[in-house]
Amino acid sequence: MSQSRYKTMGQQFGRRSWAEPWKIKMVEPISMTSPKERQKALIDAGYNTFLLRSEDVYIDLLTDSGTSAMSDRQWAGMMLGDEAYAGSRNFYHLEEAVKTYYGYKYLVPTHQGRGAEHLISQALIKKGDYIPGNMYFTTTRLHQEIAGGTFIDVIIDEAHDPDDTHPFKGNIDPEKLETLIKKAGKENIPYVSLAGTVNMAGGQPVSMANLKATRKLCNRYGIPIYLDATRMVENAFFIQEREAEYSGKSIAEILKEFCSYTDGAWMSAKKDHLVNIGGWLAVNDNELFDKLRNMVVIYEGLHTYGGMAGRDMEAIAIGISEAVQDDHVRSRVNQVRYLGDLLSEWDIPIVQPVGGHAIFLNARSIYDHIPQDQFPAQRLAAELYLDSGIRAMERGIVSAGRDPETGDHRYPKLELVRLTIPRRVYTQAHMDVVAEAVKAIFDNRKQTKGLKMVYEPSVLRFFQARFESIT
Ligand code: PLI
Repeated sequence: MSQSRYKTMGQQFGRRSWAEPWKIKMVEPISMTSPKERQKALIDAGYNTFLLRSEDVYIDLLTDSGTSAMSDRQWAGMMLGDEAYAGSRNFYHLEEAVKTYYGYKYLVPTHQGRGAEHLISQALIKKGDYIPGNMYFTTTRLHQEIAGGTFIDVIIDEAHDPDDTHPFKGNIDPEKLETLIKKAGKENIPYVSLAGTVNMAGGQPVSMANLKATRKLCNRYGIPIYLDATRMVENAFFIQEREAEYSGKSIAEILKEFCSYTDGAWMSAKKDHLVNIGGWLAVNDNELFDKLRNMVVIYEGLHTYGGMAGRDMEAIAIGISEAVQDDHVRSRVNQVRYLGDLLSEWDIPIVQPVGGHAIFLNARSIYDHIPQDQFPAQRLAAELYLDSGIRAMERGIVSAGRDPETGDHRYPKLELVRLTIPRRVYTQAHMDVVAEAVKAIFDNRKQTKGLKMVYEPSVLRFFQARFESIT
């Protein structure tokens, strides 16, 4: 039986009551390689799925970042790119869309999410500061550290337990937050770093009630809240589904209300906004905006393009209005759940409840005979590729990196492999193939050995580290 607490609409009503609100107009051929070709490709890539060539991949679930299918309207918008150096018409469309759907006053465009993370971290963090947040994200934490800060995890304990079915595992623990504020002093906490759906916890949402309580607490100490809005549309879906007073509200209404309790947000448009590149930072504080607008011209580009082409800004502006449609979000999350339900029915351990953008395989449990410093999740992702050309991503000890003070591995409780579903790209049949491949690996799990790391970059090591098999 499925362990998933939240059933698909089809299961709830005894029939399949949802389908994608689009049809396919253009296709991109993909093909399967031979086992021998995959073996060679994997060794050449040092057992790191980031180092595989895309043409050697059959079903690409590495990430949902920049991998969405754009709509015909977005492609039409690309043809209306105003590629002026300054004052592009598309920038104003983007600014209008962010104001309309997110409600922030001032917009700074950036080339992608980490460009925005860089700017906000440099603008707000001073050496020795502490930045509380609901679990780390790789690039976010790194920019906070580069700016001289230390990230402190104040997410609820349930988030670190893959089997706990708490409906809002992205919530902040108010006690942990207040303890930190009292210990560190409010003057050393520049902001709370809040992510809408927590990527590293399995795409888990934050409730509106938790944000309101966090806001109240922060108001008492005069601490602002900045939101990582990258997958906030998916978070709004979970609020609609799980918080009774929001069941009658639209995704767009919930999104705007959620943002209204925060002071600003940064965005990787490559996710929710259904585009291949782009990002932004939006704030309400005029003085901060002035600072950011001065910084963006140094690091990203002029304040009316921030590293993006005019056509990219147009595609984002249109993507924002598509992303907040209820039927779009419902079909997106339900496709992820469809895969999760298949795996759960075979008792394959995955993070519960299924989140918004991906299925997270519990590698620690699947390979319980492989010690964490032999990289069980890295191995699992490699095995999946070897079996069937499916590309996934490690989200465990390799992604967690080393403690900057001690130089030791960080040992996260969650040792996961992420099967990330790009938006509007794959069909249900692809999900069936993926589920069968995972089952084959699972059935063969006892034979599998760990890996050793033979090359380790000093930052964000998961992107480029190389491994060899332990024999
Ligand atoms: O990849 P960027 O630079 O556009 O965005 C960085 C980024 C910020 N926040 C969150 C929650 C992310 O998930 C994120 C990027 N995520 C990637 C690339 C992913 O595969 O999940």
